[in-house]
Amino acid sequence: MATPPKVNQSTFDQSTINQSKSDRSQINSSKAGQFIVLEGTEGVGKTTNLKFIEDIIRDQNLDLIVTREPGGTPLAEELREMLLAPRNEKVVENAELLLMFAARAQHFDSKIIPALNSGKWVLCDRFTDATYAYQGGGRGVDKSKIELLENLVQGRVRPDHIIILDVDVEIGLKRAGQRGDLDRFEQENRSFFENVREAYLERATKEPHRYHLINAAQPLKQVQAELLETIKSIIG
Ligand code: T5A
Repeated sequence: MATPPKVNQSTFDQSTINQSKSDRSQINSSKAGQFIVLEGTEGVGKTTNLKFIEDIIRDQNLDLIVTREPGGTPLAEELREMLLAPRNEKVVENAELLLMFAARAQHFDSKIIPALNSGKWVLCDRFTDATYAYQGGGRGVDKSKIELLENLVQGRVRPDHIIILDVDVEIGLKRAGQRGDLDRFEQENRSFFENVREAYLERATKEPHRYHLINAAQPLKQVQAELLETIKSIIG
């Protein structure tokens, strides 16, 4: 299990963290699977590459679940629909943030943690880094609020590896735009996505042992060659 970054103890009591039923400290490490997350701004090629990564891991006969956020359980998928649907009413920052973490709480406790506790590998399409990038970087939500909810929902658990597919915002939006109807996030302007990208890059540089940055502007074959090397290094 990855060591969590330092949290502001004035906003979260350590005993609560220790008591969290989500704490994986009881796991026999020789049995533990890895928790891998795929991230990036719009149009980076997550969907295209998720299957590629899944196949590499399954080829090693490792027991794996593939899931996504927001979503991953019936309730969390309903919340995803609410979050992504374009709407006339402005969604206020706290509502968006809390809905993201409501979906995450359900997904995390009922799917991710049971899988990890039974020794499975978990490959997740987006996780809390997306909240730091989209709600933090994009919307400007205070980082301490995100940390508070992260600790409440996840206890001490953090992904072991975060793979960020990085591409220039303009290229990404052009790729995403080719898919047809835009969801509520895809309708944001370019500067929103510049801030999202910057937030991802900043997180990647702070913890290079956990973050794997891949240049997704390259031809798909090259991107996948780098992904193969990355996954091989994670599997060891
Ligand atoms: N969100 C999520 C938050 O705000 N906070 C949170 O905490 C969380 C968890 C979720 C939305 O919710 C927000 C972020 C998101 O806006 P999503 O479905 O995860 O939505 O996000 P999308 O960005 O829409 O992800 P997708 O996986 O659907 O799209 P991608 O990454 O754009 O990937 P893909 O594979 O569809 O690629 C797009 C196009 O590019 C081409 C593909 O063929 C495809 O046509 N392509 C390439 N072309 C050339 N060269 C390459 N290397 C290419 N790679 C892909």
